[in-house]
Amino acid sequence: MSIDIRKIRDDFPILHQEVYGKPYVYLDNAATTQKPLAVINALSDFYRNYNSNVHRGVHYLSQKATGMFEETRDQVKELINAAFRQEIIFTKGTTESVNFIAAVYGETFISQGDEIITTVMEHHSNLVPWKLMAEKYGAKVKYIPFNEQGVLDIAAYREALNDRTKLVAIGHVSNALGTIHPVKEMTAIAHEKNIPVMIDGAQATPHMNVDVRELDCDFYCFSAHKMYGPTGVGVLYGKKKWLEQLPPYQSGGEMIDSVTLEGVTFNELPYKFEAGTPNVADIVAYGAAIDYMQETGIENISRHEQELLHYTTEALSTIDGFKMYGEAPAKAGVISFLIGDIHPYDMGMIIDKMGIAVRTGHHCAQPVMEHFGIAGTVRASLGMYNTREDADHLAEAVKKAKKMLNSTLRL
Ligand code: C6P
Repeated sequence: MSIDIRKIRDDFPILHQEVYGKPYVYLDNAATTQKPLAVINALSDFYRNYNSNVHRGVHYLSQKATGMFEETRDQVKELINAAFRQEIIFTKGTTESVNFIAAVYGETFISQGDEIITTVMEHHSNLVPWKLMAEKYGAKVKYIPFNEQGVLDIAAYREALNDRTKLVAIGHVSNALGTIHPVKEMTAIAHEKNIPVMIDGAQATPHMNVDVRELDCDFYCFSAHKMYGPTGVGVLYGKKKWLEQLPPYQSGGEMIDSVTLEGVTFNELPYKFEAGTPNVADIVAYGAAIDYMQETGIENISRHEQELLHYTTEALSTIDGFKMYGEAPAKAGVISFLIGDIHPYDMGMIIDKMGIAVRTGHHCAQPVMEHFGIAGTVRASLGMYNTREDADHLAEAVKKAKKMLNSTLRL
């Protein structure tokens, strides 16, 4: 089954505006996706009709809000095929989910001389927390390199694992290059040595079916706002056996079972890890985003984006001086590129005036840029509502910008 792109585009009001008098072409989906009416309406409906705190009130609306909030947890559990709803913890985003693990896993399991394995291709959110955690406990972070295509060196990964390795923290899909890493195979390799694996799935869950039981990963992190849902909501999936061993990340209301002045006992999973009033309305609206993705069909979204990835890459390849960064055989809808020696900011700013939204710079993945010896790239990233016309507009705008910039440089 293919997706009905016209219907999908009708569901996203923001796509129908003009910017600088030009039709809006949104190609910055890896930064955040736009929201369908179903999500916008769910958010407004919650505040109009159900707003209440959760898990705290016997009154009607509190019960109702709690039910809606917990329903999203069940949806997330089904979405990623977790074994138990207690394994789904709401955070404010991938960044918080990774920091959470770095804090509580570090405190519990990391000491002087231990090693954490990550890769050179990580987003800063899956790199800086490990660096800081390692510094705090006298541990060391090892970085798996990648080749010119943007493919991780699995032999180096195998070699890096040893008796001192306490955790592997890898991305599922690179935000800078689009590479889809073989995380299932990498998890199995780590598990041969009983090393747990945390996966940063921020760029995977918007584009493909993710099955945490099939991957057999120990932790998996992602953000709602990259999945057509609201900002300020993230998920930390953790295998129950780990979550039971870890201490709370934050303390306060909701995460306790009982408090006396002498001592505190903690609430059961997942509430032990959800201190304070959660982002109830956005979590409820995230449920609408999951419904929307599932009704469209995640496989249909993948197929559509893959087809568009090839089309867009070909359209850009016809431009003189086009160089793409990230040519892995398995890629999600990200095209990172430069045109000759044109600075990515100059390109981004000029095509913005033509109505095209892309991201420029290092994409919070500076070691990736360092690997290639560049300051940054122009990045076009695809979502379910993008079309071949969007790709044509992009290629046309890049050609025009190149012409303008080259003639300015010659002056
Ligand atoms: N990448 C991008 O333009 P948050 O901001 O917490 O929702 O997600 C952080 C994050 C973690 N891992 C990966 C692989 C990511 O791509 C991101 C966010 C955006 O590429 C914004 S910097």
